[in-house]
Amino acid sequence: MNGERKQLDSVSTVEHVVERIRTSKRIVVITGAGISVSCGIPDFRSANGIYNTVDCHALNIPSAELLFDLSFFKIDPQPFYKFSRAFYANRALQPSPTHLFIRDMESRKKLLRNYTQNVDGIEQIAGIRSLVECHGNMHTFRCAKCKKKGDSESVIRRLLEDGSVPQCACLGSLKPDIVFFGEVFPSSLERSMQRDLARVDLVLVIGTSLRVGGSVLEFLRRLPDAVPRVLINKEALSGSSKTYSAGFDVTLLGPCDAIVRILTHRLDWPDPSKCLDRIGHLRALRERVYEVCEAEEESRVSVSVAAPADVGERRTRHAPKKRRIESM
Ligand code: CNA
Repeated sequence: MNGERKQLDSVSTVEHVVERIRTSKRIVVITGAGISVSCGIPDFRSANGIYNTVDCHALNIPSAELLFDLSFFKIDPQPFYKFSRAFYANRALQPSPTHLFIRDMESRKKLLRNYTQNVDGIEQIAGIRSLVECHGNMHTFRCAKCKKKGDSESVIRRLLEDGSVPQCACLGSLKPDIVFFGEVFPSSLERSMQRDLARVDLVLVIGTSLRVGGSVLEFLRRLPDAVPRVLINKEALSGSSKTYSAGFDVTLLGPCDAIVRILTHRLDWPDPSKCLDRIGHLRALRERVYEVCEAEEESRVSVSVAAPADVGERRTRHAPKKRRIESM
């Protein structure tokens, strides 16, 4: 992100954000694991996230980060599959209100692209079409050795039956088509970013710590200064990504489903939960989501514009040069 960029005075309040969403026609939404937390999928770095809760001892790994490390997977794919079995066993994945908000933007012809770092495939379930899955998808498989495609249905069935590591005919291990740490991003990502950087008129970044280098950070770094950018996240950016805070014109802090609900209300768009009904999702899920959000709505949503503590760091230029995925 360009640390020397001056924040836009014209985009500094929630009302400005609402107005920009109302008038923009080529919005890029960058999403991360936070938007799937209310779907029951933990993120990486929150207190309840994978890195803090995984039982490394039971999986026989020295650290949780190694679960998604290519070199480690090539040596021993068993921990990855042991860990991800629960994900594959969940056949009832449903979009969150935030996924549905993005889909609603698309149906209103406002969405240029959703760049997601998520690998759960829920954007596709929600019906978002202008989608780039920057880190791939858990639902298709390829041999880590000969690269031949595996048959997803039988791989998942066998994995659930006996927990064994799926193998290719060449005896290599099948690996889901997600970009592990140490892997290179697909070249189609760069082509898409180049096209979109020349057209985008608003950027919404939702539910990400911005700590995974490469793909979406690269997009933000190359974004023209005039394009407004808004961060919606449960917590303020911290650690190595704290310096990016001042790069956003507006930051909305709180659970993204609650914030999206406020935005849609002010936009006079239907509540995203109504979209859940429209595509036949569970009423129970909707109630669970909003029970949490309603309680937190007023107290947790705050707007931070150029917090003084961040301003000093605004000059720091962060330019991740590597095209490999890396954890920071
Ligand atoms: P991360 O580093 O775990 O950060 C998640 C961010 O989301 C944190 O800043 C949280 O504060 C925030 N957050 C958590 N809950 C909410 C909420 N309800 N509303 C708003 N914000 C919330 O994950 P990133 O996405 O930044 O990192 C990218 C990694 C995570 C990619 O490589 C993914 O493949 C990987 N990942 C994906 C999934 C998934 O597909 N659902 C799950 C876990 C990890």
